[in-house]
Amino acid sequence: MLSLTKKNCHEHLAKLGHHCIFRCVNLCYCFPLQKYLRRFYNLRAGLQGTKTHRSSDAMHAKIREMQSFFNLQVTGSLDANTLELMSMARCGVPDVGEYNHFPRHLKWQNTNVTFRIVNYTPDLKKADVDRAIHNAFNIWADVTPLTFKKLHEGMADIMISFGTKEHGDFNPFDGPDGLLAHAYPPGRDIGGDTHFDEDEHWSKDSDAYNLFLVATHEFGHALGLSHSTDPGALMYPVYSYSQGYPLSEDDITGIQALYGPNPRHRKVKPKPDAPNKCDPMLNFDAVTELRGETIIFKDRFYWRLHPQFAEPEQTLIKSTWPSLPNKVDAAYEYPEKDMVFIFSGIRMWALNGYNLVEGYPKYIHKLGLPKTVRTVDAAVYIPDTGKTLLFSEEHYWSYDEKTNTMDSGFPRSIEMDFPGMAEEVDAAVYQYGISKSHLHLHFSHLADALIQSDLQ
Ligand SMILES: [Ca+2]
Ligand SMILES: [Ca+2]
Ligand SMILES: [Ca+2]
Ligand SMILES: [Zn+2]
Ligand SMILES: [Zn+2]
Repeated sequence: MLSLTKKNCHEHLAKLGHHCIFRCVNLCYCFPLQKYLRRFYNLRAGLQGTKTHRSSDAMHAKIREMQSFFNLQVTGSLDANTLELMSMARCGVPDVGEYNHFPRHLKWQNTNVTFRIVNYTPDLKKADVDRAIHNAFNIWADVTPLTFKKLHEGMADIMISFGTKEHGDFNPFDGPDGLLAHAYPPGRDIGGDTHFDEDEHWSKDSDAYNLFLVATHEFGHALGLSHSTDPGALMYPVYSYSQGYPLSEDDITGIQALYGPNPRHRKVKPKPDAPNKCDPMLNFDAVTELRGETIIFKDRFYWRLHPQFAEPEQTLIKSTWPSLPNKVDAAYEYPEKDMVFIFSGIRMWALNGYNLVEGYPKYIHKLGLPKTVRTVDAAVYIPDTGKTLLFSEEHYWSYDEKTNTMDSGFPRSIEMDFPGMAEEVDAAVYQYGISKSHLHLHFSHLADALIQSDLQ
């Protein structure tokens, strides 16, 4: 029985009822399960091998703790989902337990934190490792007052190294997969130090394990963050590859609770002067659909309107997208590519879902707009024609999304083609079927004008 493979064991477990599950665990999963719970859930040592009620209760309790952390059905027994989760590649820092409870406010006292790359992985070029580490620190520097300085010798706050198995801190790695890396909370000596398992293959893309993503997560620990239960958060303990901006609101809230926002950016805390969403005279900076929701930008804020939400959610632009400017001029969704384009001044950004797409910002003139255009006031994609209309001052242009070119015959006069819209266009949407909120009232006139006009 000791040689049961994982698949066999799954099948074997499935045949057993709850009563027998620990028998099976003892036979084939005892070590990995206890090890997992000890490592990540502070299951006390000494239970291994004993079969008393107390140890079994403690084990059930820890399984429940783990299931609740990962938002699985809390059964206290090893079901298939729980086993599956245990087998996923993850961070070596515990999820809960005294070991993990970084004392409150454990953080760097100085905002100028130093780091040193002690050795390099042979998996990547040295320059790629440097870039991944540099970019990972920048992610945190962007949303905090922290700055990171690289040292080439001596002792830095955050000593970064690659190692295998036992690598000098009695916190061994485990060969390929499983544990990927770990980091220590801020403090002297080993505090802040970050170790990567060299038995992994490190990559700069989606192959194997992406060093930038794992490093950004680990530096979160090195700055004082613990694990998040939010699967969308970078500080979720399980590895998953994603492109674009890695932090979620949860991560930003966490790090800013420790260090505050980035003073180099303009105000990022909501203030009492937040625009009143019920003000009928409120005009918007930009409106777009995003995967079935309506996103409305106004000043430093945006709202999400979803048919299922009773109340629109108001959020700071910077807390979701720190690298976006505080003022958005225009936005539109191109659903065929699942992209949302956001304009501010002469630059544009792209989102895929809530993630920023790499390769942006780009200059709006890349679309074919003349250099004299300094802002796009509004943008709307018309699904029927496959064209995006870009409004700027008294004119508008038509951009063909299929050929990625500007249509000839433009610009045309807004006043001529959209009678009744004499003033500059603030925002434009094509679909606006949200009746729950006052928010759409103002721009619905604009949308009506667009839809009813004979642009086809
Ligand atoms: Ca250190
Ligand atoms: Ca490993
Ligand atoms: Ca390696
Ligand atoms: Zn972690
Ligand atoms: Zn280590």
